Amino acid sequence: MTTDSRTEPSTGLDFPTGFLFGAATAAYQVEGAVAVDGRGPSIWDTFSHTPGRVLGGETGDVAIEHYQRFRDDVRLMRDLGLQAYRFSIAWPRVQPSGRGALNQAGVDFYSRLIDELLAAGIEPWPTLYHWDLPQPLEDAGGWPERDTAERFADYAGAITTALGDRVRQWTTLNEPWCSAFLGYGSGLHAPGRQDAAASVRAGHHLMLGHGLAAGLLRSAGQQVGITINLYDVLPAGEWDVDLDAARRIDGLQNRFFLDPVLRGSYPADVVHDLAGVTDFSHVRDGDLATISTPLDMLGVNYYSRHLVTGRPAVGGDGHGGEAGSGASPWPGSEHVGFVKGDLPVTAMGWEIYAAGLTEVLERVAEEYPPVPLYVTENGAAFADEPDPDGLVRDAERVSYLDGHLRACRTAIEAGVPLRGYFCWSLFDNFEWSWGYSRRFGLVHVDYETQKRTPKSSAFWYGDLIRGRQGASLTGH
Ligand code: IFM
Repeated sequence: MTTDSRTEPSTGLDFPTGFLFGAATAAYQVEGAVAVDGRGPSIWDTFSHTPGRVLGGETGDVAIEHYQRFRDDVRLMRDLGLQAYRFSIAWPRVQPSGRGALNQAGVDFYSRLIDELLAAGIEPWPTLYHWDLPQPLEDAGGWPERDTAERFADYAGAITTALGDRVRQWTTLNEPWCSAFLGYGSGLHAPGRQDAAASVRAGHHLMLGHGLAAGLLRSAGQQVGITINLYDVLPAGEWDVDLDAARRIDGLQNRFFLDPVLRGSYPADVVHDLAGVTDFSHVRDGDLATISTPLDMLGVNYYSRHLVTGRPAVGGDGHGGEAGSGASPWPGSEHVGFVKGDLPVTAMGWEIYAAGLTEVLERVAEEYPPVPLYVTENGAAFADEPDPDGLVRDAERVSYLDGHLRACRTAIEAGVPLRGYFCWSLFDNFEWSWGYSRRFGLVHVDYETQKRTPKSSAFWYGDLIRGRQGASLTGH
């Protein structure tokens, strides 16, 4: 591997012994092979093939061919020095109809991937649900229906029984906020429904599915966690309506998930805000006890802050940077405006605000019962392309990662039990409704040839992991 696109190493970025450094992907974003070895359709296949849903009409049909190229990809991970690989298992690949017997060919793929990782000295860190619901379950009502939670628990039990002998840590869901509120509220994500009440029910049933699965896994001696996408939510001004806007968005983005999972209750103010949307009669006795099954870890995904206002004249796009849809992903708080601050932004238009990562980590550690934390996603999209010499010099991403890793250090020094960090993403890949137009990878992918080219950030991150900050490098 060439090392000529390295940047200057970071200094002072030391982490406690045993701190786990990895990188992440998700099945639909990288695998391709959507009709291979018995895989069934997911809601993202249907959605991406529906005209107008994804920028440029792009789909995950081919993606970056990780399904076929995983051995080479694992070799690359090893060369970069990754200690762990966070990937997701495609439910429709291992249980195409969402119920019944597992599809052995699909299970075998993940079994081979895990074996390959272990042989390379890389810890497999699988997520059971990263948004690709089997289409037959959506046809039966999807996450707004309680039965989907039961189906998820059955799938989780079966796949973890099949693969659990080689996995230390399972994650149930990735970012249930997106599945619920973008999937069923704004319709920006699959399945593209716009129904505020359904989105709240979906959020509950996602968490119920998590809780049912967590109970099963723990009674089988497995370790389990969940990943939630948290934001530092700040008022755009000192007005009461701005403070109220911040409380509401913090409620829906963060506490709607943290409180049931870690405390076994919904936040009273959020239930009150949602009074015109739902009466919460979908919540049954015992659900919150199930949802708050003790966890072995909480995954935190962090990208940016939300700056919000309740003043209509000041209001921004109303969607928290998730433009492109007419409906709101904020049920009961549709009036809140999202303001662009004065910070530099990534290619997603997301403000770069590393201090917010320290904030959310410290907040979880201070306000909730103790649980080991991992940053399971953090990273940035920039318009990276190879220079004429073939190297990809992504200094902005290096700076983003450096800043956010320093924010992790600050949290650790303050006593936060942060145990690891996963960069999003290992590879450029299918960025959901943005198609392939946004590149988050440490490794550049040429979508015509599938050529992988580690960017400067990949070498920088590898050096950090190997603790070689003092090595003499060619600066580019
Ligand atoms: O690409 C996504 C990922 O699938 C989930 N978290 C946020 C990333 C960037 O948008």
